[in-house]
Amino acid sequence: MHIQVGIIGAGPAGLLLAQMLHLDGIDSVVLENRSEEYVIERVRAGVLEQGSVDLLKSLGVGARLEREGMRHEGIFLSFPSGSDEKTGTRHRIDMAGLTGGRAITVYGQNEVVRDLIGARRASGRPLHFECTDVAVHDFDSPTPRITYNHNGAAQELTCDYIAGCDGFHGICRPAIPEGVLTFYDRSYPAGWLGILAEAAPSSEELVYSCTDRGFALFSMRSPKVTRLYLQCAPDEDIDNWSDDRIWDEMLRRLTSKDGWKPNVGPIFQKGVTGMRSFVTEPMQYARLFLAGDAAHIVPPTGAKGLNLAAADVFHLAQGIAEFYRTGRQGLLDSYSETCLRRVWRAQRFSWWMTVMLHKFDDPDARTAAFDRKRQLAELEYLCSSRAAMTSLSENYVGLPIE
Ligand code: RFL
Ligand code: PHB
Repeated sequence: MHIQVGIIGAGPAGLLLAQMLHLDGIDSVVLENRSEEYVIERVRAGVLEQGSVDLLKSLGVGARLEREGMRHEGIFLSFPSGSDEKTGTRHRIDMAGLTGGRAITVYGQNEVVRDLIGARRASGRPLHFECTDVAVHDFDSPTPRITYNHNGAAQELTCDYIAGCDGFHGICRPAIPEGVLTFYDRSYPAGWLGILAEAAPSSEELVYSCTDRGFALFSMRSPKVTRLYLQCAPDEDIDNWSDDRIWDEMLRRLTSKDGWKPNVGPIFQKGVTGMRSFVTEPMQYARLFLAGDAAHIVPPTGAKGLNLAAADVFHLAQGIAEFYRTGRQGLLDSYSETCLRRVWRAQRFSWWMTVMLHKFDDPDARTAAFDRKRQLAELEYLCSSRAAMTSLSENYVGLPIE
């Protein structure tokens, strides 16, 4: 069997690409190794940039997002005013006011995925879950091949292009011959312990809190569900965190001087994720193209991962469409270069947000004390300078997709 584009992975990158190709009349198959339920239930990102929202709407998958997504025109940064103070003061950054009306939308990644799976089903084109032993071959020849098992039967198909949208732990990136790719990466001595709680959000906007006990973040998923994160050790054992301990620590890190704090409620989901920065250069090899987390990872502090995935596949779909329309491969040839410009800007922003807001104690006590003072000075400067707040806002709401 031959299909124009083989897409590995049914995360946001793979499903979005499939929808864009479908609208351009291009055939694709999406192969996913997990179950549909797992892919939909997996709790991850929540922040969509303006450009991602516009993109989803233009692809005909924005109706529920428009109804249920929560548009946020600002965020709060919370930090103590002096290093002897323990309680933070909240400072609002008026992102819309500083960027000519641009904003973010809070809408769970799993809802985006649910909507995209719905659109794929409606298109009648193939999307297969629970594929095992997915492998990509011959992508440096004119007819790349994909082999996999599905419903107990071995399958093989040839295609014109393969899109590796299979996340950081996928099989596409490792399939590229050694020496072709250069990897840039950086780890952070921290993880995030994230929870979902049945509690009405007590603030209409997100609160990023830098405290002497570590970072915490207040976010939300709906008018009834609060999403919270705590900085923890990268290898933190979630079993050491009872619900009472989580709430105690959240309240310590998030309660601000004006008395604001998150509402407490039953916790119905919790997990720990690591933090890293990672970039693959280039993001393509012959007829295999990497997109989303398969090509790059950002620490979650800048809320960029899902948005970068969307920008990547936007460029990839344009390149593929150009090829089928005109026979030219110019956009595909420059795919990597085009994406990497945005990727490195998002890497810079995510790294900056991460080191500005987390507590990474230097082993030398004097250096650690210096760093803490410097960190608070940076936050104070940021929240008092229109230029600095504008820079944060521009990056947070997202640079325009080229
Ligand atoms: P995904 O979502 O990992 O999807 C890849 C898919 O490929 C499948 N797969 C395979 N399929 C077939 N064969 C194989 N061998 C396969 N191996 C893997 C996987 O099962 C999966 O379904 O990658 P994609 O599509 O590139 O999307 C990237 C985003 O998911 C990711 O960047 C974001 O979740 C990151 N992220 C955030 N991004 C934002 O833009 N805003 C946020 O607010 C935000 N918050 C977050 C986040 C990520 C987090 N975690 C859990 C890492 C908060 C957290 C806590
Ligand atoms: C989320 O709501 O999950 C979220 C929000 C902001 C971030 C990361 C995650 O920076």
